[in-house]
Amino acid sequence: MRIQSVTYYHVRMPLRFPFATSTASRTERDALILEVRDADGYVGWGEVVAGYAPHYSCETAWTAEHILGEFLIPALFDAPVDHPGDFTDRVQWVRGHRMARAGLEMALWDLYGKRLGRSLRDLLGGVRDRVPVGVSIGLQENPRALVERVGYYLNQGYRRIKLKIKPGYDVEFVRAVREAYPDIPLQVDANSAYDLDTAQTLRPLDDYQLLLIEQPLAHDDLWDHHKLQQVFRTPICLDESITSADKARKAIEMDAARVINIKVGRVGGLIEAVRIHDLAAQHDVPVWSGGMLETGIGRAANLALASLPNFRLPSDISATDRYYEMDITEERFALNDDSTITVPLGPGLGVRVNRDALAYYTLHSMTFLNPNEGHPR
Ligand code: OSB
Ligand code: MG
Repeated sequence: MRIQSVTYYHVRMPLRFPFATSTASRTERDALILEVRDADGYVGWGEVVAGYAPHYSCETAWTAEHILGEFLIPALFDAPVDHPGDFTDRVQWVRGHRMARAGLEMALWDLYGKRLGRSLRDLLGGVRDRVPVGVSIGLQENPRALVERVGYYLNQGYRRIKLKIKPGYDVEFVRAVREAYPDIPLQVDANSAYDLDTAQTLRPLDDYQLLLIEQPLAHDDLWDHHKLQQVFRTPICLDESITSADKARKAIEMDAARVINIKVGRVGGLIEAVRIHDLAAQHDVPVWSGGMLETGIGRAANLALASLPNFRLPSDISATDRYYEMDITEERFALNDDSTITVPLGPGLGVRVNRDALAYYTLHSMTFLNPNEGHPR
């Protein structure tokens, strides 16, 4: 693939419902949409999931603009890329900035798949047509409001519910949901709101048959999660802490994560995500796909990834209407009756971008032309 140009679009999209975690509450979502064109006229799309503020990770949409413009995009212009992995290898020297790398790698996968006429699912080795999914519910004012919200999503057909928790919004809230819905698959996510001491207050959660407790402790911690796991029967699942296959190996070896949440952006791309999937499978550790409130582009990539065999728990990939009134893809993802979403099987990501919607949500954009390619105009 001879890359002719790369454009990033910094978009800001209104969320249908405010989304509050232990670290932030947002009513809009920022992201970068990437458009990569090759010399044969093919176009690939990718999404950088870094947002407005460095709450979830140290990256933001603006740090990604900088790293893409100065380092990652120029690396694509140095020499042709035969496979997305060539790019990944070429920018291995860049420390961190995984969401920026993942977004560009995703666009290359889309381009690569379109050139070959093959779906991302097939290229990654996916085995399913439909992926079991659930919904992630932000923090609510009080237990009653939370139970109501849970009911709303159960009504829409979501069978697995994830609740955000933080100190003061935990045991009592989960108990209320459990009492209202004794049998639903339920899990919680603290986004690092506790330390080893304060996490002891979560001990009663062990009696609520939760599928898992996600990232209770520091965003970069492994060892304290190991210690916490020793006093909980409920599996500890790591999200923020797992930024690479190497981190996943260490977490599994030290019994700090009995389940792993895989996010393409957090781990630096689909190639690393598949590595983590394979490693976890070897150790019989189940994985599932987390979400970052993606647009249709990132959601398509998550669905392809979550079709791999060791994705054994429902993923945080909800229908388009759970997030956005209007999306930037022509395709809207809908929930099937069995609480699954169908994996797109067209070439590449299998989605088409609605350029009017993209333009509507774009705050600013920048195009980079490959100086080594001709640019007829
Ligand atoms: O921790 O899983 C998380 C959204 C933004 C940042 C962090 C997280 C989340 C979610 C959203 O839980 C899940 C989704 O995209 O549906
Ligand atoms: Mg999480």
